[in-house]
Amino acid sequence: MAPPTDADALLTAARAGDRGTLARLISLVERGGAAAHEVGRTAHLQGGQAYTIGVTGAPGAGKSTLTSALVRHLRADGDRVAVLAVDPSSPFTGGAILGDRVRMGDHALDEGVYIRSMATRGHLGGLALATPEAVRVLDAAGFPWVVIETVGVGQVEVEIAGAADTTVVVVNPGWGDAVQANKAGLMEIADVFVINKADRPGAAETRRDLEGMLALSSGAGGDGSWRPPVVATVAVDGQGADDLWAEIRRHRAHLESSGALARRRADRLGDEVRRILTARLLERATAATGGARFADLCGDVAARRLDPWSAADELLAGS
Ligand SMILES: Nc1nc2c(ncn2[C@@H]2O[C@H](COP(=O)(O)OP(=O)(O)OP(=O)(O)O)[C@@H](O)[C@H]2O)c(=O)[nH]1
Ligand SMILES: [Mg+2]
Repeated sequence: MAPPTDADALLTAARAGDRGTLARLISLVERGGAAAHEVGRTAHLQGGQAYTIGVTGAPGAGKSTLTSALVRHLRADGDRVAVLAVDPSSPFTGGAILGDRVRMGDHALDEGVYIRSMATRGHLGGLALATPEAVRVLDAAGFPWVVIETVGVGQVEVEIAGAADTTVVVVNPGWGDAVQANKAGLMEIADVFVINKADRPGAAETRRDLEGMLALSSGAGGDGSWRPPVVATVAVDGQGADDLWAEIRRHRAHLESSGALARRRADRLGDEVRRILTARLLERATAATGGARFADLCGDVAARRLDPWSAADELLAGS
């Protein structure tokens, strides 16, 4: 057996409930670089048990309030849960994160709940690379459930939410909200829809819009075997949270019994390897020949002295 590494010792401490160490591990993977890779390597081999739930939707849709209600259900079942609030806009702590702390405040003293905000902070691959690494750490630290909250604007955030085992898309009543969600690409990633703030007028119309759009699409997963349900909630007073929880569990059971869960996870890991490989190749091709060589060749391509394929071949050959 390989001798224990630093990452090993840190993950063992995190698994034993040391929150300071857990926070440190996530900061490490957020920063990227060699230490982050070491943690990722060790955590990957120890994990594979956590079930991830993505919660996404427009700013202010009620994602954090709803997440807090979900956490309450999980805790009632006795399960430990981690929440990652992904905030792409804030370099460190913005108002939104502060808001999340307050809204999830009911769980602040609960040892079985771990809440963490993620920001870009200049990580090389940004949130797209840092978030799966943080999930990996939480998985290895023994959390059976990880909820990932992202604002559903921008390709990266939609991608992050869509990479969960079950993705919950939150919309609000009101003209055009469902149409906006569709435009943002949320329709394809939704496994469960929530119409939150159902105490406001227009919930029935929004449901009709969503169901109309769903009838036209094949739904997440694309094989047509799962039709995303639409749940109405009033997150502020917990109304509908049981229905949402029941649908998430039903979706999980569907993925497990059909074999789709293992397939989805394998596909996701394949994508990750591809992303890393692409980044590495680009790094190597540009580093070995120097940034100037890259710029020169691009100049030749722009001047039509060279075609893009040959330029790429030359860079790879020199790497
Ligand atoms: N009327 C009503 N208000 C709600 C409901 N759910 C949440 N809110 C309110 O909507 C506001 C936004 O809620 P959050 O849970 O912070 O929403 P969010 O989607 O996490 O917001 P960001 O993370 O900032 O994008 C808060 O003032 C909540 O109290 C609801 O069901 N009904
Ligand atoms: Mg929030």
